[in-house]
Amino acid sequence: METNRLSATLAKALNNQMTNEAHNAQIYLAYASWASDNGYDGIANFLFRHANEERNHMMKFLEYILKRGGKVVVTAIPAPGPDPVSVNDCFEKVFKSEVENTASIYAIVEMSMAEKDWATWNFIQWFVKEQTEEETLAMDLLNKIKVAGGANAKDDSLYALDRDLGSTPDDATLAQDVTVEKP
Ligand code: OFO
Repeated sequence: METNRLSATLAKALNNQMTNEAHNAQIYLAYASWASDNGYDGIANFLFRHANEERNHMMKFLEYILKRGGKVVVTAIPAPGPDPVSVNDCFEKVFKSEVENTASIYAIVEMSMAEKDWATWNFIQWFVKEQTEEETLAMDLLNKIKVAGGANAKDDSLYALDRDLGSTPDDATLAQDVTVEKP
């Protein structure tokens, strides 16, 4: 009896996204190692924690494909690319990769709508919200670096930023969570 409820197109897109999430984890791992190597242990800690989040995202896709009776295809993970050249470059790269990831999540939203696959549409909404959070977090960090001097940030500002990032929460506050009482 056929138990697969995913179209070939969606199964392919979900498997690709599973690999994208693994790729994102490799990017965060590589940048975290670069940060640690350069003495930014707070930034490294933040990025290592984020690498774990991306592995969890990968697992969500894997589990979803299995639960819909689809075939999981585990492939090689592309290399993370060159190391950042500065803290500013590191967070510009993080922001860019999150925005690119959002585009591939939106593509799955569109496919699931076109196919009227409401289970997949419902599943992928978690990632739509997650990406809004991750883009917000990356943008907040970029703004902090801008205040510290951007590409020309001095050692003392980078020291303070590094110390703060060690304890920065992993989740950003979204516009939809803000109220008049809690701006
Ligand atoms: Fe940061 O991206 Fe996963 O989804």
